[in-house]
Amino acid sequence: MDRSWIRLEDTAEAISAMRIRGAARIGRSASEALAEYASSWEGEDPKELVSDLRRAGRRLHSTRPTAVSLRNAILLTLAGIDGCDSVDAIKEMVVKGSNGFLTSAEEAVGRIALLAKARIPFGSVVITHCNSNAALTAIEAAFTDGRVKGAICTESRPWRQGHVTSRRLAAGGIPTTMVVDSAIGLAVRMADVAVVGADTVTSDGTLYNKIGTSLLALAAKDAGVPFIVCAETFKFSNMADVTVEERSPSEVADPLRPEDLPGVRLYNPVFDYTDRSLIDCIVTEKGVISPDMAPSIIKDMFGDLSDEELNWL
Ligand code: RUB
Repeated sequence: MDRSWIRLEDTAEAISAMRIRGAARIGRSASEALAEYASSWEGEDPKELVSDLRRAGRRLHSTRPTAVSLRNAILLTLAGIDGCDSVDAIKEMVVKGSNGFLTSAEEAVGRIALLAKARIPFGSVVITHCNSNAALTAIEAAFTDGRVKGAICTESRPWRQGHVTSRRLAAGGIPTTMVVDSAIGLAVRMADVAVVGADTVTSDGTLYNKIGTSLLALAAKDAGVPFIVCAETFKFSNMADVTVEERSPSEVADPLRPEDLPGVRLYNPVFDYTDRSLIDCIVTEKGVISPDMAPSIIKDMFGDLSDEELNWL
């Protein structure tokens, strides 16, 4: 195995093992890994480089099937390589594609925070689930403006991303309370607004996000609490189906003690889906939209890509 592939494998492995996690972060890491792979590729045949880049894209894509950010980051980073007639031109195209993707991903979070904070009434308690940088940046911006007086974070089993979230919010000076996931129904009634991130938004406006998000949305609807999704446009998917990632039962129960749960099969789905009827709005960097406007975001994002560029992955 050559050295550039080994570095790409390192990134793929880190995404699989969740050392790199969060939809935007895995998309950014994949884009960076492709640019690095292209830059350090040694060879003279442009066709071979295109084929190796696609192999690299497929390898990265295989790591977390639900996050469309990964797929979109790969497609957008490698867009245009077919039209290049030399190895140097392909390398330049990939580095340019990656830089463009990384810059727009970073800018999107700031723009989303600006738009989302305006939806949070002054003096609110905000409830959030899992660990979304887009949602947390919005909550922090709202806190700076005096719109947030406290935050409630769910623990987000089994990985307990709620610990990371609550540490970050508390470190920023926000009075923060963490609850176990089964307290969602009660905790949402202590909140004024729910703000979450997105792994994927499909063309019918369905949200895929960390397991438990749909329960928060249902509980929020029941309690009359607005449910806001913060999603960069590269989280939107033009695919008909979304594969819900299932991870090892060992994340839920101790694999060394099967005697604790004799005859029990453990099911460990990582994401769930929330119907658009439960979502008040989706805040993207292009504006605040209702879920039924998802197709226009998708058209905007992929409008310039050919069918071949959209369908090779
Ligand atoms: C993280 C998760 C986050 C979204 C959005 O799941 O569900 O809500 O990825 O995050 P996991 P961001 O920990 O399994 O990756 O806004 O940072 O992209």
